[in-house]
Amino acid sequence: MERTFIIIKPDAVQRGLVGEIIKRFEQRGLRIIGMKFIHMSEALAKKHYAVHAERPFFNALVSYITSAPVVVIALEGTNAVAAARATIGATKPHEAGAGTIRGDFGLEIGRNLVHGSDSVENGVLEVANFFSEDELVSWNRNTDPWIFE
Ligand code: DAT
Ligand code: MG
Repeated sequence: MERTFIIIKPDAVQRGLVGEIIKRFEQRGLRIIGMKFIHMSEALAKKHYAVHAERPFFNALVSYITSAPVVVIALEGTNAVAAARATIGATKPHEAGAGTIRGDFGLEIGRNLVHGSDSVENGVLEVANFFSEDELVSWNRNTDPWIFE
């Protein structure tokens, strides 16, 4: 089963959108296998965003993501990575489609509410960066046969 890693970023937490955002992944059919409320350390933020280390916005990105608490979530499902990215919407919220999280709640790239892994490999790596194996729950929902064929 594919895994993807989600961050409900500081702006979304401050704006009281945690429930609204979790709801959208749940109703999509993705299965929650891990969830924590944390204040991310600078070291973990730099590791998570290491691919952007040379970009001009890197310092702003790290200070934003570490500025206040976030919710980190591990999700599982068929096509979990692509499905979560579609539910999140385009990186620039003003270009994100209506009906996506960013399209419905955001305006600016530096306040884009949610992170979702961009590949199957990164889904596995990012979940492992934020969760130990014993923080992940292996379970089946009674509804799984109605969501996964
Ligand atoms: P995404 O979060 O859609 O996967 P990304 O991985 O390209 O986007 O970038 C990670 C985050 O970095 C993104 O959510 C917001 C920020 N970011 C990306 N490009 C940026 C830019 N040109 N200016 C400012 N922030 C940017
Ligand atoms: Mg990305």
